[in-house]
Amino acid sequence: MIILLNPQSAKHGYRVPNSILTLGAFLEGKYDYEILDENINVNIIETLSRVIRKKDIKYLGITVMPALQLHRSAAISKKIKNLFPSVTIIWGGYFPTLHPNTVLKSHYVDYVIKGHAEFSFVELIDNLEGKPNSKSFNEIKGLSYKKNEDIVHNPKSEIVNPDVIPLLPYHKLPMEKYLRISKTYLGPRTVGYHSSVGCPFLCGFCAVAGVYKGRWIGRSAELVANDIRFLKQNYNIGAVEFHDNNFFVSEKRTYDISEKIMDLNLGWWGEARPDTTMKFSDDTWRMMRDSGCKMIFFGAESSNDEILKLMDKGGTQTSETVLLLAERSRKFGIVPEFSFVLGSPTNNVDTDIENDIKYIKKVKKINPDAEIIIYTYSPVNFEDSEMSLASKMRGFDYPKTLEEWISPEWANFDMRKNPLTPWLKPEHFKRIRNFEKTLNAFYPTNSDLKIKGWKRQLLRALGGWRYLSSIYAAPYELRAVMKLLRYRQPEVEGFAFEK
Ligand code: B12
Ligand code: SF4
Repeated sequence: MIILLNPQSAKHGYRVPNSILTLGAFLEGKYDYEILDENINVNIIETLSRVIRKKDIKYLGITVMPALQLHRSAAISKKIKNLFPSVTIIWGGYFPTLHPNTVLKSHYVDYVIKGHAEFSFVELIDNLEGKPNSKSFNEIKGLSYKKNEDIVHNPKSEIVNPDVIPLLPYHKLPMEKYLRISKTYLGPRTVGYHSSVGCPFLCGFCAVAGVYKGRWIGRSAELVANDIRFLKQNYNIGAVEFHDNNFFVSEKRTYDISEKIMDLNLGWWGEARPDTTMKFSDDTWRMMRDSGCKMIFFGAESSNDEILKLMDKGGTQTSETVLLLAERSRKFGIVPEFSFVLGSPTNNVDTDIENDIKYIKKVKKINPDAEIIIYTYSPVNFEDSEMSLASKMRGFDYPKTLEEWISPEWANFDMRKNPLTPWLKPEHFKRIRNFEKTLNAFYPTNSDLKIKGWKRQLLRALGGWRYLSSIYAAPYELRAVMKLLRYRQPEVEGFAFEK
């Protein structure tokens, strides 16, 4: 029997674990398996130990994204390997895909499957179970494994056409537990759903580009709408976050999905590129809005067209596109969440940051409802990107061991808040974070549902003089009031944010 585990991924705002749910869909009818999620199983080591003993578990598959989930994955794997050396531990997901050597050198992970694993995971289990006609190790796409002292990496699998993915085995999860805590700006009982794989672009700062290398396939509008209808009818969902890296790649698919879910009365959200959606017709924008699209996350990235080029942003996106989009989204009443990546490896970091701050203020002036999310650039292991090369040239390197990755020094790296990049100095972070605090005070986010009425007024009054005079330093009073109000700013952990 197999356990698929989703280690804790966030302190708030977790969702149904689609990564392992998808793998589960391909195990159905072939192998017995159970799904465990540390986000809702507090004492995971105890639970795992009990299940392993009782059900003769031989395989533990763990999904691993950076930050908290990586920390938990390492701690859990180490402990389980010690307690149950015969259990085979397999890691998959973004972190092991980008850092397979580091993971396999840890001695507590037996195999990594890089990239998509719908078929490879079953093939690996077939091999380990000695099933007749099973594929040998070197034939299993995406598998990385130890061979004597060496680590062998097989080429990754082609991306899986999402139309072949069956309905996910939601019955394996305590759905009510996920849904009852998921009231967001979009509506009650928000579910996360994945309707496409990959992304056709190759932005040099993005893990998705590193993993999918410019490939994208969308599930057909009909199948997507059927799944959403199933979730509505069976679990009474109130809203959907489309967790696709780039939901809006095809205008026709977007239009069709919107049309087909219109009658379900749901709120929805997705991630987009500014240039793609600017090319959509007014009809499509209207259809999106009328079907419940309340908010879209856009990668605005930078105010500087030269930096957009360094980022390999591609397409037709310029700084002008985002200003036009701020206006257009206002017209249609869809809130844009603009995400910026500050602190790229250039020779003018100070000026770049100041220009980005001025530009963000311009965006807010055009559309005061726009949400702003500010990351600092954390290099991703995308070797052939210009940004990775520029980072290496400026002295950046990744940790070489998992122990180092999970050390306190690297804790903020994956959160894209305070990475250990040599060209960014403490004063840069201070400037960025102090501006962010001031911005979030003067324009309180609409997505923290409890910040309304006098609380909004108070924040606005306190942030106003700083915002208007551009004096952001030492915002102690803002920090204190935000803490008191338990204000959740548009930050790093969630999507449409919890109540
Ligand atoms: C949902 C989500 C979350 C959820 C939680 C998810 C969970 N597991 O519980 C939340 C909101 C908590 C979250 C948080 C974070 N996330 Co997140 N998240 C996602 C998102 C949008 C979807 C993941 C998903 O469900 N995919 C659907 C499944 C079907 O695809 P998949 O995960 O790729 O799985 C396939 C393969 O990878 C593989 N696979 C996956 N797991 C396993 C396991 C085994 C055993 C095997 C064999 C194979 C395998 O097979 C699967 C099927 O083919 C992705 C982006 C994306 N669209 O994928 C970002 C993403 C993974 N997150 C990312 C990041 C950086 C974070 C944060 C660390 C930071 C941040 N600023 O957002 C935070 C951490 C917060 C914290 N406190 O620590 C990055 C990772 C980048 C990187 N450098 O690796 C991504 C790629 C977003 C991005 N574009 O940058 N996230
Ligand atoms: S368009 Fe977005 S998801 Fe696609 S590679 Fe660029 S940043 Fe990543």
